[in-house]
Amino acid sequence: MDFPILDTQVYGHPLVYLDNAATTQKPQQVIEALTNYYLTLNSNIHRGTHYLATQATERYEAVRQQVQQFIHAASNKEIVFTRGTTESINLVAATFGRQFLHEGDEVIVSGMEHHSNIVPWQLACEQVGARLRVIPFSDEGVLDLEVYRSLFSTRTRLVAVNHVSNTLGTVNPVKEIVGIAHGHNVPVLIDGAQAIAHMPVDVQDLGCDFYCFSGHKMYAPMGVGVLYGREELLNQLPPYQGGGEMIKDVTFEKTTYNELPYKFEAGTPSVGDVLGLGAAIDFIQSRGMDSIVRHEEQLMSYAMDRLATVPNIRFFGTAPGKVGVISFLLGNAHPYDVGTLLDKLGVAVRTGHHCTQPIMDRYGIPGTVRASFACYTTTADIDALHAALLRIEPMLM
Ligand code: 7TS
Repeated sequence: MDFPILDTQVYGHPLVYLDNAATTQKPQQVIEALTNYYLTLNSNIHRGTHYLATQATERYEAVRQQVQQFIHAASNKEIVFTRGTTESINLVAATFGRQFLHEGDEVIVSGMEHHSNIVPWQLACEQVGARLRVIPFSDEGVLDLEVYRSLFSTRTRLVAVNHVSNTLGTVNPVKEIVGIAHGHNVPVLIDGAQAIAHMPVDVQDLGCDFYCFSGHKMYAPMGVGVLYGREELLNQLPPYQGGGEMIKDVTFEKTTYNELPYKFEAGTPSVGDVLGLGAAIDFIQSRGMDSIVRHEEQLMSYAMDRLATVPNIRFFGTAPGKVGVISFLLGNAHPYDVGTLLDKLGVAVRTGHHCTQPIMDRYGIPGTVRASFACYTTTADIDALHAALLRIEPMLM
């Protein structure tokens, strides 16, 4: 069994884990990479001449190489380890904001962003008197690219959009979004938190300037994430946090900064978690991204057909080719009540606004129930969700 936790029993039922958009479970290989690090390698990196420090540093840097290849970045200098997507976006918002945002400038985001791709931009804009412009989306959950084109002005400084919506499952046409922005010489940040485990990502093919993701949503431990940034742009940004490792020379008069990517990796990183990320990439590659994509496509179509037979179900997010998540409501039942009853039957889903309140406002609803998939999700899991919904639906109507 690759995923030991999936054997858990919940209130006498086998666990049906459908909250993978929040975090995926961890395969045995990742758990072992983490424990082996603490059992055999633990030491601080980049600073020791001793055996353990050298070994740990080599492994840590090897994962950087692995990530570079995984997302097809041009250089390993473009791979910055962070704590997760949230920190990656905050890093760019803070430093890009300080360097390039001025009063009256504009940042374009979409109406289907996670709060972590809205609030950091609001903070950066507030500091200088810049403002957000928002790309709207249709009832199905498809971005309106005509409006997007019309949002550009001479004051547009950056576009920040997600690759896949964590609430609607929409796969946004990010390559086209990048192309349009670059036509105006505007750089683009992609929030890849919900894409990275579900499709191949090639940052050079997408042409994006920044790409952010979290390890824990792709079978790796919590506490590690990645910021990909084009070398030329990263070089133009000031440091984010000051501290050890990010400097070249420090005197009380003047400090000079380290080269990329170390300029953005102040302090002791989460070395064990980074090694766990390396093991997670190995895991994905051993399953094969193509076969993961095929499996999840079949699962999505099976699940949408099956759930459509539940009386009074309403779906939110029906864009063609959507991946990973199904958001729904049962009549006017509160999503929290649906989630609580599902939990009692062993089915783990997420309820609420999923950190995307503007999406809820767009539909005029308080939240949704969200079932989300991973490579280990089976049609039996969908059947269990379906059976549980049939059981609870009459109780709530
Ligand atoms: N961006 C998107 C699209 C996300 O789905 C999430 C987390 C984040 C950013 C933030 O990632 P973090 O790892 O830094 O926290 N999404 C969810 C979710 O859908 N349910 O719980 C967390």
